[in-house]
Parts: sequence; structure tokens; C-alpha cells
Amino acid sequence: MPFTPWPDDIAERYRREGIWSGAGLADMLADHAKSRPEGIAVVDVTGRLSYAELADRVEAAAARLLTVGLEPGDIAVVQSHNGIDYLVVLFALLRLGVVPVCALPAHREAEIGYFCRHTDAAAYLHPGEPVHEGIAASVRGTVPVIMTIELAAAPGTSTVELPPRPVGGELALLQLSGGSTGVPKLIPRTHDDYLYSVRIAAEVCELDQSTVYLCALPVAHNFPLSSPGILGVLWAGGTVVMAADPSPDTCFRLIDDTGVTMTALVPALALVWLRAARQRDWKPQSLRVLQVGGARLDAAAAAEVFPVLGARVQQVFGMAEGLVCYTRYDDDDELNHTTQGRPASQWDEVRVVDDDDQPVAAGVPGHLLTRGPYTIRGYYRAPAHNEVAFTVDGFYRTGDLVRQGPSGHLTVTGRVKDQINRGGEKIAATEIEERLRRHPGIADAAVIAIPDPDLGERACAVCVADGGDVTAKQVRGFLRGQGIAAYKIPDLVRFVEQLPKTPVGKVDKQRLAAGFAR
Ligand code: OOB
Repeated sequence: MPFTPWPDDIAERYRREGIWSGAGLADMLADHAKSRPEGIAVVDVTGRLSYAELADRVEAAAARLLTVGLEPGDIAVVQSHNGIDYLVVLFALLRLGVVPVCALPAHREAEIGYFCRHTDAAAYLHPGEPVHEGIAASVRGTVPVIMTIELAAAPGTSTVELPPRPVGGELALLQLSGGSTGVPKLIPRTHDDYLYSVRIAAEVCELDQSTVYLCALPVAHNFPLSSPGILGVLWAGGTVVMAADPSPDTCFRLIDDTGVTMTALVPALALVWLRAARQRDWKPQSLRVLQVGGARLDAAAAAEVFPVLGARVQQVFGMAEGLVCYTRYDDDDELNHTTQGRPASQWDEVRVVDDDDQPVAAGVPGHLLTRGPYTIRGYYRAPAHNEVAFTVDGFYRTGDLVRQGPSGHLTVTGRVKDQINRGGEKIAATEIEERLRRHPGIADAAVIAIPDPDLGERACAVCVADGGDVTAKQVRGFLRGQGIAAYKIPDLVRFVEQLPKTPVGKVDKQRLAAGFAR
């Protein structure tokens, strides 16, 4: 098995309690297609599909994927912008039991190539989009199938028989970890655990058939995909509106035109929306809830959401590895504005501990450890990393520092993982440091977070030059040349004589960051 399963007795209990239902993620479509075929499932710039139409399209796409050679159990790296085609392909894969790797649109040849190699992927799919030539070149020869899915083929006319539906315990999809080590980690989510996280999120967020959810963030990310995201909304029988981009220009119009009731943003975008709404004196009529998560939202910004947008703010603190916390609709403003919510499920276990894994006193900040019915027990094909990322009794070490209040709500106070959270996009410092050290003119490098009023944090590469006169521009160009996602290119490049070290000889990033803050 390429990942760590839950212990047998615990899995048995989750099944007995009905937490894990045994259903596959794609089953929800078939149910709605029967019970309310005319209900609108999804809308994008190209049009709209009812539940019956979506179910048909999914069947046709699944048949097409089988025809090109994909089989249940295969892995397919999927990448595209938000649109109906992405949804169709995602559900087709989930229906077949072909496991999608949830790549982000920003990923380039370095990331996509790595995902394909690490998973022995059978396909790289880019639904609804022309292939990016650099990416195609890097994966050609690695994966047998590279394709834009042609969905034009008339739905419902296929004669291909689909295999049995996957069942609960099987691997459903691979999410991506923001990571703190050189190589990104893949997160194995099963149908059982992911569907549970979606159902519980839909319940917490009180979704129903009247919910119209705007997907403004890249849909493959765990937040807009499942917290409750598009899967939660489709599970509840509501309508998903796919935004091509998250700008106020695009989204404000979509909200007004389609009667959006709920959406999800990272704090950096929430600030952009608040500013734009104030300038344009725009007040949405239909929007009831604005979820904000992925990075820490400041209390002052949280307090502005209702006065400016007329929508309730809901803080969401989650991770692709599992645990998701939400503020609740009946929380008072104090909790809603100053905490990042409490766990979605009564079955989520949370421990706040000191450096020796001992519980801290109530209200004292400590390391957040968690386990539960939708938090993984190990990364995909990463046995060595799993030794450090999980405790012996199966708790995931989140790398976040939190304080837990009497109501169970968590406030995120910091982070110990070596990561930059750039407006919700995570950058593993060591990945960029390793890439920088490949430059002949760089002897050593450290990547640190610099506070930023718009993005929360930006990345700064602090480099020690190796004699020659390398410039910041060259350094950035050098990284770009390695084919990595643009958000990982440091915003700032600085040169120093030497990097401060701790007594054990590691780079002292705290001192470095403190120096730059001054
Ligand atoms: C979400 O997932 P990831 O996997 O991209 O990142 C997880 C990390 C957390 O460990 C934490 O460091 C940070 O992102 N984070 C927050 C936060 N939400 C996430 N830090 C402070 N305040 C928040 N509200 O980012 C994610 C997954 C599901 C739902 C929401 C976010």
C-alpha cells in the first residue's frame, strides 16, 4: 500500500458509527440526477448544466477515458482553470476509480513532471484547455496519455460499459501539501474520508438546494473543493458557479447575475474585494456568507465584511491533510472575528502541545496535533517523512501554533514549519533554497517570510554570493528557468556576507527575519 491506512479497530468504528458511509464520491450526482434532474448543478462562462446533464456528461467522459486506456486504480494528473470541463473530468475519474492528482493551474513543468514521475501517472489531463507546451514536453515519455478531454462527443451515446463504482475505502484523490521540505508531498484521501469531510462541512455551513456557491479560488485546492466547496454544494443539491478568475470585475458580476449566496476567498483576496466594493459602492443582494481561510485573517478585516458586503464572514482554518475548522453561524462577533473556528466534527481529535509533545495549559499557545476520520495517517509514498510528520499514535503534526479557547475554538498564533504563506499559496522554503544553491554564483541561501500588508507574507531570498556579481534579476530569472510555479519566485532577493547560524549550525531564520523586519 502506498499510504498508511487507519488502524483496523478505528476504521471499524468509523464504519459502525456511519461516519464512513461506504459510498463513492461520484455517487452524489447519480442521486440528484434521479431526484431533481432539472436542478442546475453548474454554471460557467460557456453555459450551464442541470444535474441530469452533468450526470450524462460524466458518464460520457468516463467512457471516453476508458477508451483511451485508463483503468481503475490508475493515477491521472489533472490541471486546468475553473470551468465545467474540470468538474466533468473530476467526476468521471472519481466514478471510474482513476485517482486524480489535484494540480493547481499555477504549476509548471517542475511540479507537474514531479507529480507524474512520483505517482507513475498514466495520464496528464488538462480539460478544456490547450496544453502548455513546456509541461507537455516535460511529461511526454513519462505518461502514456496526454490529453485535452473532448467532451463534445454526444453524451449518452456511448456503448462502453463502465466498471463497478469504487467503494469507500479506496483511494479517491491525491491532494497536494504546501510542504516544508524539498519535494512536495502528496496527500492520499479515500472516498470514505473525503466524503465525510464534505458532508460534515455541508452540515456546518447549512447548505441546501437553494445554495449558490461561487468557486473563485482554484477549484483543485482543498478549500474550494471540499470545505464545503463545490463537492459540498453538489452533495446538498445546490448550484456551483465557476469563476474564470477571482477578480472583483469577474466575480461581482457573477454574484449579481446568478444570485450567489456563498463564496470562499483567501484573506488577500478578501481585502481586494472589500476595497473594490467600497470604491464601487457595490452591495450584493444575494450573498449571505463569505468564507475566508488559507491564511490568517486579521480581526479588523473580519469585522469589515458585514458592514461592507452585507454578508456574514466565516473563518476557515484547514489543511489538505484533513482537519478543517469553521467558525459557526451562531458564534458571537468576538469568536467569529478573532478565532479561526473549531473542528468540523465531534470526531476530530485536537491536541495542543509543547516542544516535548506534552499538553500545554488551557489557553496557552502550542503545537497543533490532530487525528480523526478525515485526517490522513501518512503521505503517499513517503515513509521517511511520515516518521517525522506523524506521532507514533497517528496524530498529524500540522506545524501550526495555536491557542485553544474554552469553546474549543482555535486561534492560529504562528507556525513552526519552514514555509511561506503567500496570500494562501504555500511555498516550502527548502525547495527554493535547494534550487537557489544550484546557481553557480550562489554559495548559500535562505528563504524567509516578510510581512506584507496585502498578501500577509511575501518570500524573500537571502543569498550569499560566491565571489561573482550576481544580481537579483538574474536570480529570479534562474529560478523561472527551472519551470516552477510563478508564486514560488521570491518577491525579494537580498545579498548578505553570511547567514546567521544557530549553535547547532543551522541557519537562524528567526534572527534573519528579525533583521529584515527592522
Ligand atoms: C488550506 O490548506 P493548505 O493545505 O493549503 O494549507 C494548510 C495550512 C495550515 O496548516 C495553516 O498553516 C494555513 O495553511 N492556514 C491558515 C488558515 N487556513 C490555513 N492559517 C491561519 N488561518 C487560517 N484560517 O489552506 C485550507 C484547506 C481547507 C480549508 C481551508 C484552508
